[in-house]
Amino acid sequence: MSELVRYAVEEGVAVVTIDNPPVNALSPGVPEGIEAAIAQAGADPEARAVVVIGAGRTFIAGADIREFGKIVAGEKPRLSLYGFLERIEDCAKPVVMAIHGTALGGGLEVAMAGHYRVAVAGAEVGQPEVKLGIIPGAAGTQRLPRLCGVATAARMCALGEPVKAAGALEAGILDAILDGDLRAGAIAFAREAAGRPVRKVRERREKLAAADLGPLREKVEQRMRGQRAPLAAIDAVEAAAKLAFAEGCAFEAKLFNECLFSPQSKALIHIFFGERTVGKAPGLSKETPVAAIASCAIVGAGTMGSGIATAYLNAGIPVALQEAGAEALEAGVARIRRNFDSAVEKCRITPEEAKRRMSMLKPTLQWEGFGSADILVEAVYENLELKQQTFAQLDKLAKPGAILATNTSTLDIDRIAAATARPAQVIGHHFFSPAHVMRLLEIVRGRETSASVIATSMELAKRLKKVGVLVGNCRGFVGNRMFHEYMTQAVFLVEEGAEPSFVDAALEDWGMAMGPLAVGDLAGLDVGWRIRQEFKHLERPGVRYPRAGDRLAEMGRYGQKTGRGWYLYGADRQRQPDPEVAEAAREVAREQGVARRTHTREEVLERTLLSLVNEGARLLEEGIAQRAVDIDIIYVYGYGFPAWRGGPMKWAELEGLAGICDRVRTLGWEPAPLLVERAGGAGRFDA
Ligand code: ZOZ
Repeated sequence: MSELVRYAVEEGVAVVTIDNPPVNALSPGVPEGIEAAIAQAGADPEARAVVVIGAGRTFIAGADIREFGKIVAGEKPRLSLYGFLERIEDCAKPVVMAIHGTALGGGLEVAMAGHYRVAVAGAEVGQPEVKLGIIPGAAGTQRLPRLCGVATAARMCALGEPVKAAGALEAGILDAILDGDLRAGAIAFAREAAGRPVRKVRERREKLAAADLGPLREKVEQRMRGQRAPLAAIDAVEAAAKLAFAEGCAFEAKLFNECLFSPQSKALIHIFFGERTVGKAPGLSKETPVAAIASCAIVGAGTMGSGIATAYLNAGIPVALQEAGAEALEAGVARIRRNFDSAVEKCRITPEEAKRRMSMLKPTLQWEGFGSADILVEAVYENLELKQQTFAQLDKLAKPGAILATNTSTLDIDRIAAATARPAQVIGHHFFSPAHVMRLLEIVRGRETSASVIATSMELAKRLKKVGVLVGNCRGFVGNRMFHEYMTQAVFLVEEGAEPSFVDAALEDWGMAMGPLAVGDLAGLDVGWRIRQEFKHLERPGVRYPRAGDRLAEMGRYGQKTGRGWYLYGADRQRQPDPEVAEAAREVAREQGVARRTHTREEVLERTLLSLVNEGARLLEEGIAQRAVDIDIIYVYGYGFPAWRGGPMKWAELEGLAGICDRVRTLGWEPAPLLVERAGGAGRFDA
C-alpha cells in the first residue's frame, strides 16, 4: 500500500484513508493506492464492507491540477481514470464514500463510483472543472445525471458551482447526512449495508429522461460568454441520456481532451494558481511579524469609504467612520445599511446578522475611535494636498504601531507618508469600487513601508476576502497606470471617428466585462479629468494626449451620475448613443489636428490590448509589478479582464511574445525593452 492511502479493518469494515495533504488531490499514487486498497478489501475475509474517507481537512478535492500542465506540455502521457473507477464500482462489497470538506471534480467522480455516499452537514460537492476551462474527465458527466437527473447535473457541470450537503441529499447525490464523527458514522452505515446486493451507479437509468437544456445553454452563453467548456459540459451530460454508459464516457473523454489542450484551460489554470501565488510576496520572509487587527477607523464616508467600511464589518472588524459634516456622514451610514439590506435580500445573511454588523459601526463627526484603532484608513477625495493634511491629522490621532492606509488610486504614497512622522507605518490599500464587492486589493508599498506593515496588509486582505496583490509605488500603480494607456487608446479611437459603442462592443465581444468608455461613465468622467489636471504640469509638447473625455466633463457630462457621458442614460440605465459626443470628438480632432477615418474591430482590439501588454512589460521591468502573474490577477479581479484569456500578460504569452512584439512595432510604437528581451528568449515573462 502507498503512503498516500492507508488500509485498516475496524468492526468488520475496511477503512481506506486517503492522506495526500493539503487537499487529497488525485496525484500520482493516489488512484493506484485506492485501487489496491479496494482490491485488498474485496479479498479480505475480515471485511464485509468498505469506507473510503479523507484524512485532514477534506475528502478528495479533485485531480491534481499541476499534472494537467505536464500532460499538455507532453512531459507526461495522457491519463484515464475510467477503468480505475469502474474497478471500485465492481467491488462486490458495498463501498461507502464518507465525505467532509469538499468532494470536487475528480473527487466527486471517485465518490460516485462508490455504492453509497454519506457526508457531514458542512460538506460540499461539485464539478467545478469549467472554472479551469475543462469538463469532468472521469465519467462525472455520465454518473452525475444518473444520480440527480439530467437538468441538475447539466447545471452543476456547466456553471461549476458546488452544492451544499443538504441540497446534494435532496438531489439524490448523497444517501445520508451524518451527525457526529464521520468515520464512526460511515462505519456504522457500511455495517448496515453489508450483505445487501450492491447497485452500480453506471447501471442506473431511471433518472436519465431527456431535459430541455436550451435555457441553460442561453444562460451560459450570456454569463460565460466566449467560453468553450461550459457548453461542452452540457453536451456531455446531454449525451448520458442518449448513449450507453461506455459510449457516453468516450464522448466525454473526447470533449475533455479538446478542452484540456485549449488556450482557455491554460489561461484559467494560470489564474487558479495565480490567485494563490500573489498571496506569497517574494522577499517577504514567513517570519515577518503580523500585527493583530481588531479595530479600524475610516476617514471619509463617500462611496469608497462606506464600501471599505462594509468590507471590514463583513469580516467582523468594528469600524469608526468619520466625516466632517452630519449630512455626508448620514449618507455614508445609509449606504452601508443599504449594502447589508441588499445582502439580506439576496439571502446571503440573515436580518439579525445585518443588525449585528451595523451595530459594529460607530459613525463620528469628531475622531472617536481613531486613537485606539489598529488600522486607520483614509478614503477622502483624490487630491494630494488634502490627503497630506488628512495624514498629518491621522498621525496625531493614531496610537503607536497603528497602520495608516491610504485608498489613493494614483497618488504618490511617499509624499503622503512624508506628511507623517512614521512613514514606515504608511501603506496604500487601493480598493476597487464597489469596495465590498470587488475582490482586488492593490497593496502599495512606499519607500519606507515596513515589512511587518506589508505582511499585516497581505493577511488582512485574506480576512477581508480580497485578493491582495503587492505592488510598488508610481503614478497609478499597476492597475491604473496600465488602464491609463488602455483608456488613452479608446479615447484616441473616438477622436479619430470611432463610435464609443463600436469601441466598447469590440472589447466586450472579446470578453471584457465592460468596455473602457462604459467603465469611464461608471467611474465618473470628472474623476479622470481632475486627475489629469493634477498632472497637467507633466505633459510634454508635441505629444498627443486624449482630450475628448475631458471635453465631455467640461460640458457637465460626468457619466452615469449625470445621466450623460460617453453615452446617454435613461431611467433604465441602458446606454444610448448621443450625437453630442460625436460632435465633441469631431471638435477635439479639429483642434488637435487628428485625422478622421474608419476603424476595424481588429484595430480597436490591437491598440487597446497591446497598450496593456506593453505598459505591463514596463511595470515589470521597473519592478513596480513583481511578477507577470500579479498583473494578470490585478486585471482579472479588478478590471473585468476575462479570466479565460489569462490576464493581459498570459494572453500575450499564449499569442506568442515574438508576434506580440512585431504587432506593437506595426502600430508604430516602441516595444518595452523587457518585451523585446522575452520575445527573443524564453517567450515567457515569469521564470
Ligand atoms: O483549493 C480549493 C479548490 O477549489 N481547489 C480546486 C478544486 C477543483 O477545481 N477540483 C477539480 C479539479 S479538475 C478535476 O478534478 C478534473 C477531473 O474531472 C478529473 C479527471 C481526470 C482525468 C484524467 C486527467 C488527464 C479547495 C476548496 C479544495 C480548498 O480551498 P482552501 O482555500 O482551503 O485551500 P487553497 O485553495 O489555498 O489550497 C491549498 C493548496 O492546495 C492546492 N490545491 C488545491 N486544489 C488542488 C491543489 N493542487 C493541485 N490540485 C488541486 N486540485 C492549492 O494550490 C494550494 O497550494 P499552495 O501551494 O498555494 O498552498
